[in-house]
Amino acid sequence: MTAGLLESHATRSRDGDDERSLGRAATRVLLRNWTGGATVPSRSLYPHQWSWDSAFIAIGLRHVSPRRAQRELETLLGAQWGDGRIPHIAFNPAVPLDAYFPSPDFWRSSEAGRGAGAPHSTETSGIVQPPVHALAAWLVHLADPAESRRRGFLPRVFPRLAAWHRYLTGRRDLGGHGLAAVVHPWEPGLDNSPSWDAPLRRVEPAPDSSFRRADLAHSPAADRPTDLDYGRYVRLAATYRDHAYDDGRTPHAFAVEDPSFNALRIASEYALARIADAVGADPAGHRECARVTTRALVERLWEPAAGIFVCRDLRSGLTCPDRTVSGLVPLIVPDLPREVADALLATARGEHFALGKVHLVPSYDLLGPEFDGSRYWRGPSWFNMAWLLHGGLRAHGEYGEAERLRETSLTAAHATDFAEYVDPYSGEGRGIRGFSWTAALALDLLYADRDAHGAFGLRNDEGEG
Ligand code: 9WN
Repeated sequence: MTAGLLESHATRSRDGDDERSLGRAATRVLLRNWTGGATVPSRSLYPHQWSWDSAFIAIGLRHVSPRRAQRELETLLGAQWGDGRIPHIAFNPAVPLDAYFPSPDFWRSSEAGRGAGAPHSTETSGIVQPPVHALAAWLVHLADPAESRRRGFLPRVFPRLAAWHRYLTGRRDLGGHGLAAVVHPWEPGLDNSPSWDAPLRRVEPAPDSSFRRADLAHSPAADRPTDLDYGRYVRLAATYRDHAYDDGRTPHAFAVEDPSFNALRIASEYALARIADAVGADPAGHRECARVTTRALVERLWEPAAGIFVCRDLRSGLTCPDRTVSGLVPLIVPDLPREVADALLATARGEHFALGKVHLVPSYDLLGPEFDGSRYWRGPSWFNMAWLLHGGLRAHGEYGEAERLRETSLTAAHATDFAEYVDPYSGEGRGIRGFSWTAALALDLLYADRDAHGAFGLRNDEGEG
């Protein structure tokens, strides 16, 4: 079924004209979605600033305007809470309330989050997203170190990024084993992943009549989460809000240790060490934290029999049996034990993810009972996951496979007009078009220095990068 599917794309190399036209098209998406201080993921479906989107966007934007990329991250950090959390959405007050749900009047951050230090001047959500930011800040700095130094970029963002990581290592270590927990399916960014089905089952959905979805006005219902999913998302967010977004007090019905969230935290912790070095602070604590978290990741979430990392549900104490792309993301972790990395590579290439045989990397097991090639994080391939896997393959010296993934990602991004996600079998675009991180990461795949050693310029050594 899948073998040979990609041959026509993967073996055709891109010529200079193709690259220029793709680069121009991707840049146009980012320019259209720029709102003056930051970039929206999409003008229609997501008209505010999203946390991990902005990190991915900055990584691409640095090739077009390093200064704008710095600004993207600085704007997001301007919405940071006193307790260190970076909210998953910073709302644009000029956008009508009914343009996106849940809107600021649902989260009521400045009032309900006062005790946790929510900003007075910006309305935000109260949950978080994966910590890609320190990694993004480091890559943005590397794009133009002279301009970065002139603007004092790293010294300004370093304390905020360090506070963000302290929030995750402290208040979010709900299991007490050194991993950060996510308390809402939107937090790991893989919203309706089959991994959340079991933990979500114990959440009483909010009644349909208590909220109005805005997403279905922009995207086909078959590509989106169901109403039942939404009822549960609403219930969890409302409970957190009604406990003042206080992690100590909230009876989190959903509390999960997720592999990609923690792998990104580790990569960002190494980036923080680089940034600390560059600003004259002590990097040792950040490196040590990255090492300790790597050990916890392997001890808590590695499933040797399945050859993949899995989630752990902190309420039941059990790991979740599903194979999802989240479990492959730890390939980006610089000092993963060799046997774990080898098994992970074999899983990526095997029948469950069919790396090199389908389009990009499916978000969920191709053979899993819940696989659906159209529906959001239950099968479709996403460009940020492919970008991370591309980095992970390079980190492990798999340059040929990385190059093929790069090629198919670029082809799919261009052919689908920068779709939000694609069907892994047909390669057809799904969700909305003109999606910012698809465009940004295409720019990065086009222009990043591919001679740099390893992934993301983070080497597994103690030196300066
Ligand atoms: C909820 C913005 C975000 C991404 C997430 C993606 C989707 C939001 C939604 O869009 O989630 O945060 O409304 O579905 O799942 O990863 O950050 O692009």
